[in-house]
Amino acid sequence: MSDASYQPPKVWQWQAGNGGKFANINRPTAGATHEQALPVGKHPLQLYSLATPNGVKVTILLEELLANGIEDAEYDAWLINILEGDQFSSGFVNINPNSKIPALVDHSLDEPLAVFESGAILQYLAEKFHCFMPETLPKRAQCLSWLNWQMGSAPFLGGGFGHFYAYAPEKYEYPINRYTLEVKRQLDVLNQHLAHHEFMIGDEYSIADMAIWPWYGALVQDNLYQAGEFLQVEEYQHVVRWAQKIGQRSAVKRGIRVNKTWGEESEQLPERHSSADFES
Ligand SMILES: N[C@@H](CCC(=O)N[C@@H](CS)C(=O)NCC(=O)O)C(=O)O
Repeated sequence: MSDASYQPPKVWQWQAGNGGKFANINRPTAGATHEQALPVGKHPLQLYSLATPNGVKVTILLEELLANGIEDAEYDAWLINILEGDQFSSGFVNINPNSKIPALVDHSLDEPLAVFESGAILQYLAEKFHCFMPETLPKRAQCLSWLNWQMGSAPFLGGGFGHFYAYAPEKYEYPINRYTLEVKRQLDVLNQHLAHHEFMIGDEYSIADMAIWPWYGALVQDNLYQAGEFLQVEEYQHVVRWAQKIGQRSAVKRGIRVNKTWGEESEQLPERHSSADFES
């Protein structure tokens, strides 16, 4: 595998089990692997997710909306265990043909509406409830710029740096160097911006912060890939200040527990069906 003389063959062949930590679930085809309907709870919003950085973006927003008194944002959050292949059930593939969490179904419309891609879900909910995304065109454009910056950048952090630094079965210098360079550049983009802005779009906390915080906020607080020292994250002091401030919000503290099945037992909440679940 680490053969420096490797030459790609004319036609790539899939070798099952060559995906490192995710070997059991990675395959080169799309679609359902088994028949299984999704559960549906009593609230209009049904979320199917897991407490990864992409998952908690949505639960943070839902908890923030509820904290703002928007009762129609009540939701059921069902666990999709991606290491067990739940994302390939027929029910999940029906609402997200890309088989990745998070996915949301809104049952409050005439026809149930499925929304997938975390950025699209954040924008949908912010627009639906007129909250956490500015309504004026210039500010709204800034918010969507940073939201989409996150959607475009995080695969370099997760799929690139995180995969090769933390998950790959062997450590390879070339990809680790390649992605470390890019992740440190991204952190510097954020650091320079946050040196002059309280939140991503100024003094207004928005879905741009909720999208970026679970990835880059976790990274600078050494909660992602145990890479804090390697990346010298304390150098990005404005990102650290911003990350700490957002991490103190009670809605954020609730949001990161939803669909969590690892870590301290008191932090886990595999399913969420009401705000009372946080007390149990
Ligand atoms: N661009 C997507 C990425 C979602 C994503 O990568 N989800 C991961 C967990 S963080 C997943 O479901 N992986 C399962 C798989 O790859 O089979 C989004 O932001 O919603």
